[in-house]
Amino acid sequence: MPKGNDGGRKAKRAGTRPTIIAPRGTIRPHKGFDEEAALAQAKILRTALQKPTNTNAIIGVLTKHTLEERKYVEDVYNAQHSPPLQEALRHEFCGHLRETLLALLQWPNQYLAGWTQRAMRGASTDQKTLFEVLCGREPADLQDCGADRPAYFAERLYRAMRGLGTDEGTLIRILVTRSEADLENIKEAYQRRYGKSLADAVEDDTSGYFWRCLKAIIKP
Ligand SMILES: [Ca+2]
Repeated sequence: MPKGNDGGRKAKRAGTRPTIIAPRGTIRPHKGFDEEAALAQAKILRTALQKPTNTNAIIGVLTKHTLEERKYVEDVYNAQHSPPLQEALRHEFCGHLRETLLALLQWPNQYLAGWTQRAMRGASTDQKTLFEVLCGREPADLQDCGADRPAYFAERLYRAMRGLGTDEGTLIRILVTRSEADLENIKEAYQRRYGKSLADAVEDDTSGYFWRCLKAIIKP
């Protein structure tokens, strides 16, 4: 194809559509993440889950690898050890840290289906959560969320933290499910709109290993 044609099309496109910034996540795939690599990470988890528990090492393995890599590590771990990884984590940790570590090991469809059910239970359906889960699904749903999806998620995060208290569930859900998709863009949108970095905002609202785990996902 002649180069001139391509350039012409691009110019025409730029004139008719808003500029689309490439979505970027904070968690990126490792090149050639093979069985050997998965075994090495599973070994780190196994050692870290023995007494004394090395929480930082566990957070490291689960936040430095993509979901596909994490599931590979989990498979390798479960083939060698009992109880299975998720059960071991559930036993070892509690509260919001446990919720985050387990969320990092769920396939999105399953994980978000769980949230959909939670949002529909109870006296009043949580429309905002339902809408957010829908928005996060596929690019085809983007028009329903307005053109600026990172700004939308930045606002959801802001609202989850503003005032007294924190909606930790929303914080965990958005940070975990956007980490490979567009969390870098959400961080930029947050800084632009609220004049504060997302990492600083999350630090003000969380503490301990829960904060360390979220910080490792945000990668400030
Ligand atoms: Ca708050």
